[in-house]
Amino acid sequence: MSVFKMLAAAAGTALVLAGLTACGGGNSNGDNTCTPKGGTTTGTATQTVQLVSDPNTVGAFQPKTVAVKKGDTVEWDWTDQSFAHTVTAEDGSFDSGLCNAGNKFFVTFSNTGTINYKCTIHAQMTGVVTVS
Ligand SMILES: [Cu+2]
Repeated sequence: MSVFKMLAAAAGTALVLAGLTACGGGNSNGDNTCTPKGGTTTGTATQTVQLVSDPNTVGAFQPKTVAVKKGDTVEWDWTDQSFAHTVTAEDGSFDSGLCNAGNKFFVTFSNTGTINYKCTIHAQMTGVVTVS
């Protein structure tokens, strides 16, 4: 096997592993409901929000509010190792499903406005995206 073919094979394996991690990775509960609606698990973001653990609210969106321009993409990264969370728009326009640490969710905003979102498991866990 040529060096090139070996590299190609290695890259293919890495892509498969990355794909597995993108949805369902790090899932300790055995659920696999991390199915995005209104968004994707890969993309290029202009703003990133982390889902972190928080002693007061179980989980938190950090930062809580992001401001983007029409056509921009927001990325959510699950970093909380303790609990699964969702990123769910109040208006129903997007819903990540229940995801664990290691997952990512990307939503592109095509309309201006203010979108409130939350984690459906933890009602006190809320965030806002403003699109101008
Ligand atoms: Cu949550």
